[in-house]
Amino acid sequence: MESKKDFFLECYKLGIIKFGRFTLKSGIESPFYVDLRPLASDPKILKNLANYLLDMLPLDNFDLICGVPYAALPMATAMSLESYIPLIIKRKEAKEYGTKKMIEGIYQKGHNCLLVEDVITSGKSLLETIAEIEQEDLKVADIVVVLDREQGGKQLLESKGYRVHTLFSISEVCSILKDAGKLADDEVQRIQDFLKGNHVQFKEEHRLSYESKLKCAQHSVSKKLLEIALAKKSNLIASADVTTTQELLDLAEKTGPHIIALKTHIDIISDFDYEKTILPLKELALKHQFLLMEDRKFADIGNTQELQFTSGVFKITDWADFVTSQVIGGFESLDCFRNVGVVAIVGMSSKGTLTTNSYREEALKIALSHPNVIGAVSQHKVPEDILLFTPGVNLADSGDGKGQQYNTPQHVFKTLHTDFIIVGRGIYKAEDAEKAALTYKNEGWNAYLQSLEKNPAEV
Ligand code: S5P
Repeated sequence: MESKKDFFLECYKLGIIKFGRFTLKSGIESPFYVDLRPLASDPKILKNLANYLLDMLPLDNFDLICGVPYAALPMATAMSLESYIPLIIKRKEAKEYGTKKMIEGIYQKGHNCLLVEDVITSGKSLLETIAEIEQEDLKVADIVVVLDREQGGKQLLESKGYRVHTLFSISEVCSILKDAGKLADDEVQRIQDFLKGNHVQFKEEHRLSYESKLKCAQHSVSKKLLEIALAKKSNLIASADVTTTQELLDLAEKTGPHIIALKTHIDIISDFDYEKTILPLKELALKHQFLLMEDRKFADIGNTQELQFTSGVFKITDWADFVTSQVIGGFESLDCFRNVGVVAIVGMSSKGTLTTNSYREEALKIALSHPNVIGAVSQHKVPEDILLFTPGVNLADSGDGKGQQYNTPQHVFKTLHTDFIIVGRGIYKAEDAEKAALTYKNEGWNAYLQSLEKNPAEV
């Protein structure tokens, strides 16, 4: 068998221990959370675990093995299969009919039973289980435990005369994970403080408000967006993916009062005409106080992007307040967007996108350092110095059958700390686009307010 340390690292990959901030059932905040149930889903690991546990024990002492329900049941079963020591099963509650037995299986009075437990904390629930087993005239002298949380359980049981054999302790696990580079020094310190019963200081994880972002905003477009958001109590950008001027203007008129920006794909308007499309659109933007975001997603060398931005029929530079651009052309490719804000495409919402972790990391470096960039489009958190725009938001659907993946406003504010949601079909395909815009506006704003609250993970 591999070393105990390597074995633990294998187990760790199954997600059996998590570090962070957890509110336990007791209301206590813990810097770690343990759940060994996933171990049973990997047969090789479960078999190895059984052998590690058996290796620690004087096996001749035992007539029976019993697991504490439920997490230790598969462990006890695997130990029984590996050692040929017979298994008995302890019920959680007595059957309401028939025998009313608490213990199932074949056993005789006076048999010595090895008790198996996954995690020991205070030891109180183990004591209750032992009492129930002893009531059936079985003897318990040894308890084997996979992980000792070092919160007094072992001492309590030993003080009552039981032998407690533990495979891992939380301190040992911390040092294995620290050596393997999976746990930082401050986290280890926090766990040690917690185990000593000291008050644990958690980093407060909460987002910056629009007001604080406004104070630090450098770019005039970021400032305008944040000011409008605060004035309208909205973080909604409507995506106008419609194909005629009339539809575009209708949508702008209906949604205008509720949005902070209207996002266009101007090249899908089949009857585009600068005078008839752009001039009235600009008037509506002024009337309803929203900005124009052209989602052109530039993706070329600087010179070509400059031409695409300033020339052709669309003359984006003349009317858009901000544009989207890929950053695949590198830092200097963004220099041409001098008079507008740029929202860098860092991560996409579609299934199978190539915007992997490492791509996003590199893309963010450019986005954060370029003075024209005001924000990023992404489905992941970004540093608070730039604004986060999140498309792929829909209250009714989880996808569109063409690769788009949707989340709710609640989800993106809570988990990504997004700043602005972008909603297309959720609004323009609705029977009443104005009503839909109002719904998304309210959902988005409430989700934003909730994301300002400090929210530790619940267990
Ligand atoms: O990753 C992205 C980036 C963008 S800008 N995923 C997206 O969906 N978008 C755009 O957001 C997309 O081009 C479309 O205009 C809008 C989403 O529309 P919906 O109808 O799916 O809400």
